[in-house]
Amino acid sequence: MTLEETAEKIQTMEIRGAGRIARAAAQALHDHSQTIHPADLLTYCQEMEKAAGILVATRPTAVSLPNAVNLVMKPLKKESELQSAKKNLEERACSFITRSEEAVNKIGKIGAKHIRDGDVVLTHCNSEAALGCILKAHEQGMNIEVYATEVRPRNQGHITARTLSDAGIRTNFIVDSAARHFMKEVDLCITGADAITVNGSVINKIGTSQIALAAHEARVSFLVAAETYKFAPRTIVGERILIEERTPDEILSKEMRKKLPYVTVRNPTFDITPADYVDYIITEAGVFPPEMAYTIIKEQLHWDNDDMSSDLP
Ligand code: RUB
Repeated sequence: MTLEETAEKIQTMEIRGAGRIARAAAQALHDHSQTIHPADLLTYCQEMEKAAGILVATRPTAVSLPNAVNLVMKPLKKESELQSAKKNLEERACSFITRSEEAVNKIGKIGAKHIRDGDVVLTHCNSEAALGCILKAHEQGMNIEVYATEVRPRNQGHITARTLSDAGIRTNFIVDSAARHFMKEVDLCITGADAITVNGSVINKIGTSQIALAAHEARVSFLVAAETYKFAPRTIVGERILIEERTPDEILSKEMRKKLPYVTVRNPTFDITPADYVDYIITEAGVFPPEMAYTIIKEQLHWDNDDMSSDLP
């Protein structure tokens, strides 16, 4: 697959979910580096920077994407020779993919410890990290039942329901707006994350914050399963996470909209759940309260302020 093809698949959501997007971007950079034959290091760097820019521009919210691209690209600035620059970049891309897969695995094992035999778990959207916890608990012989939301407008809940059903897990498939109605039957909620800010707010699929609010009201635990590269370093220097708003076509057809001249369709893809409604964040490095986001960014992503201030105007 060419880099442009990967970019298009991310944009059209054929490749979706923050972890998968990050791995696809790393793979695309790796493959692109192998495909091009630049005359010198400078041309290589320019070509790779251009490729990185195309990938990062595909979807604005999941911080796993710029984090993955940054991990692969940043050390390129220190290289002095073309062949080793190429080799090192390709190795970093492969090692990101491996570490990402291992992280999801580890999160599953850690998260399963928060699920008890007989628990009813609610999940929203289709998160491999969140599902990893549920699948692991089931694999360990726990008798669990799941509420999975539909996830309008793109129906990612269908994928979740399929995965759970294939694993033989009893699943209730509900429309998004039924989450509060069923909350009294739920023991804990687990979702994934597209980004986590320095103040511990969790950005995830639209509707997550309503579910967290309903869980809070019902005293039901709300857990987030997320690899450390879902934390957003640049929120330390005040950068905000842009909430993607996708085409109205996903909600109402053009034809339908023509008949409703006073109606504007709004289609935000993600929302923000404040840290107050999140009990724990399960990462590959352990389980943390959302208040520890700053420490995770500093210690796990090895990010330092000089790094960031150098990019500031
Ligand atoms: C996917 C979504 C997922 C997170 C985490 O949104 O909100 O909950 O990306 O997923 P979309 P994962 O379908 O719009 O990409 O744990 O798989 O990274």
